[in-house]
Amino acid sequence: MDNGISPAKKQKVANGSNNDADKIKSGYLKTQKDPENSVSLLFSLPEKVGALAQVLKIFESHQVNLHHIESRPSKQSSTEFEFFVSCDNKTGGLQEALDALKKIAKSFRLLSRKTGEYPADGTVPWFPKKICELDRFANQILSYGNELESDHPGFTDAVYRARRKELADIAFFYKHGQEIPRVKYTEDEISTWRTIYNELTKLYPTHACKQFNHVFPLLQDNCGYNPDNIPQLEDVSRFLQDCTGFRIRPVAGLLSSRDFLSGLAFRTFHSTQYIRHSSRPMYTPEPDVCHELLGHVPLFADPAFAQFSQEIGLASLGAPDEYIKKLATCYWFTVEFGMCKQENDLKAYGAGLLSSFGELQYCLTDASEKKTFDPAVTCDQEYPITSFQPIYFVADSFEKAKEKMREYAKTIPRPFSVRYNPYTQSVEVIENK
Ligand code: HBI
Ligand code: NLE
Ligand code: FE
Repeated sequence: MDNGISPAKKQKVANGSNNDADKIKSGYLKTQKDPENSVSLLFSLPEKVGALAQVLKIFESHQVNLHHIESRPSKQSSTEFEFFVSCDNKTGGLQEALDALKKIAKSFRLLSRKTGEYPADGTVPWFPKKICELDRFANQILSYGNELESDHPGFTDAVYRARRKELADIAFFYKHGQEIPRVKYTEDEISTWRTIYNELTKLYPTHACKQFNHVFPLLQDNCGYNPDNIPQLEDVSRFLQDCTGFRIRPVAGLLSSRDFLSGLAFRTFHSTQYIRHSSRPMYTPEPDVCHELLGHVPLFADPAFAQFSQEIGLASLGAPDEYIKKLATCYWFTVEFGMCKQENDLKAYGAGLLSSFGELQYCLTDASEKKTFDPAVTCDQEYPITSFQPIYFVADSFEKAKEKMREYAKTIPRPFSVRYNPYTQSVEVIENK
């Protein structure tokens, strides 16, 4: 089926051409952004042989080109199927086709796909609609590489600060689709990694969840995870794309919660590339490459966890500030510091635990309180960011957590709903849900 982008244009995107002039020349911007070009419909049909074929004939006879079609059992009626269709909007026969369709459909709704067009009163904040739009906030970081607080262990270390700046610059100039530049880590940096790696790998078999322990050996075999090597983000990103479609973008520093969460909607994880200061290897409050590679990466290779993470991201798109805070808190108590029950034992799956030798041991003791993960409750829990957590939330499974997240997302006031189209790596906005 024609998705409206010719192979030549696709090539441009795949090659990572993010030069706006290039995109306009190739017509890419126009194809993707022109709201007049595509229309989406949601309709249901009785579950009987040939029902869909009948509809397809209608489109064919009116010369309407389909871009996309999906089906699912109807939630309203067990004898009906729902269809989501995007089609060309340019054909003169479209209106007649829709009229004919309305006659046989049980329910029918025309969905607008006006990406970027929201109420003029500014109530809906901007959010990325296509994966390449993540480039837009790459430079909006809350703190830049070498700007360290005075209590940071690297504050007075000029070499460390210069290195932070060098690695932050890689991220600063990175554009979607490019390869992530490889970093040649110094002996000193590798030695910090080795210390952490050796301590943590002793704990993983007993402290980490089974999904983590399933993936970790694959990373050792495929991505150079070993005590003497800091894996490269590019290799890890390719590995994750093979497993779940998750990918990595280098990031120069901390992003706002809104920006950071929106990456997850596109199965994109923003990862730092610098390493913590060698004087304090066992715990750092800020993310670093050890935290990303050891804590986050293994779980993004798990399909259910990947879906759960994307669910938080999708819920965040265009959400009011108040709800961004709640979602960031859910993220904190799951992806970052989540625990789960497995065969009646408590295990860690949160990245902040899996990358901290100290906290990974601490979290399994009775020194902290354990509560059941429930987004509506978890979202309002206060937490410290520079010390071990006093409270952890426990999930039954990633599937259950995802369902709960999806239900919770429905309570977020938004004048639209969103669905991710993995073929185009874009978010479709369905107004007036
Ligand atoms: N930015 N680069 C980066 N890395 C994170 O892990 C991160 C972030 N911004 C916010 C954030 N994490 C979370 O604490 C939540 O606010 C989403
Ligand atoms: N405390 C974690 C560690 O030391 O690896 C990092 C947490 C980042 C949120
Ligand atoms: Fe993290």
